[in-house]
Amino acid sequence: MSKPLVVDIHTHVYPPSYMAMLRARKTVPYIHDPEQGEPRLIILSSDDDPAIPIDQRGRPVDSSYSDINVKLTFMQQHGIDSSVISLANPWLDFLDPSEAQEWARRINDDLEETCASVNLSGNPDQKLPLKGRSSLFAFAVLPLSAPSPDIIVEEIKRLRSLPHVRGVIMGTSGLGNGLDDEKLGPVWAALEETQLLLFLHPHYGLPNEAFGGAEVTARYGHVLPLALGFPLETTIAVTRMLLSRVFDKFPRLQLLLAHSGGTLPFLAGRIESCIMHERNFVKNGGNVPGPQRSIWEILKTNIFLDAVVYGVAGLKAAVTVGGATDRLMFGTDHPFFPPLTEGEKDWLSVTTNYKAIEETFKDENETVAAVLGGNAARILSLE
Ligand code: 5CU
Repeated sequence: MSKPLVVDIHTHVYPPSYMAMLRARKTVPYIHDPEQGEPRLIILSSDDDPAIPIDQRGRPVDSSYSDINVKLTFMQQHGIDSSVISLANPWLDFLDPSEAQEWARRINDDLEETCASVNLSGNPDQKLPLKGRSSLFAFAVLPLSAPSPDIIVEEIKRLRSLPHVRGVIMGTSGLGNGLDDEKLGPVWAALEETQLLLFLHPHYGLPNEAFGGAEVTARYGHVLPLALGFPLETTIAVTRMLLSRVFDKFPRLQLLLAHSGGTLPFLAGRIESCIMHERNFVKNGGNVPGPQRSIWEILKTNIFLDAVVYGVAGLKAAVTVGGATDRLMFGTDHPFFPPLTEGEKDWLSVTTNYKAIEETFKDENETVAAVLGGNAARILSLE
């Protein structure tokens, strides 16, 4: 079998302007950049524990976070033909309302320009045969802290003029009150109308208390917040959307869930069962409207999942709830989870995902090809 097209739909950047903004800050998110010693990226609230010396907080940050040439080299080293780049967390969530619109425009224009310059170099007739050369597309960012949802809607509509943008990335806080907030209605409507894919990604995790307190969380570094906090955050956010009837009101909304949906595929049956037994819902005699469409239908029509789950059991759950293998897409989470040993070329985080896909779909070459890139090329119209 010839090498299939490989598309990475979960890969992040912090453009240089964003890095400079983080360097100028002293509260989360920020970059501690001392004159001597290595810079540290401190983005998670659990990173900013005053009990941890500042030069050990967060993680080291190097050019892989911001230099697009480093990403292109990473792509070549890992057989990736095309990447859909997105701003990494915490996006623009923390910005003062007065700055949000300008920053969203700046970052989105910057992403567009980066994609255009990479795609056009070496391809003068502007056709984009994905195979055999690196190409880039983007998920844009939204000015969620802007003073009015109208500004967010305006940016969504402006994205139509950026040819490499294929969707938007968003965290779980929405306008500050979660994704079941009624005020998000115009945003869902604009995403539905433009058919831009919403890449839903965690950042806030769970409070340290869920893991036994700050001391326990800090002892194990990023394991508890990333392995458990992130996936549960995503699961809770989508479940709140479902419960508040977002998918009933906006049935054509299209979501891509990070990390194979957190724990949603595994918990879908339990969520649906609890809904069926909830007395608060109108259909069970209560006064809260409650969702009409079933979680199973939503998983098959509104939700796509990435394959960033590092194991066969997770991938099997993801394709089972999707009803087919055509809703699952390869990703790397680059530049997060780099090798711990300097100079190592193969990223364990990437090879683990490749192996899990091959093992899950053993002897199913067409499915492997679909998950690695065919699905993304079709869903995101990359060719
Ligand atoms: O390692 C991490 O903290 C992260 C993160 O913050 N965002 C992400 O996409 N992956 C891993």
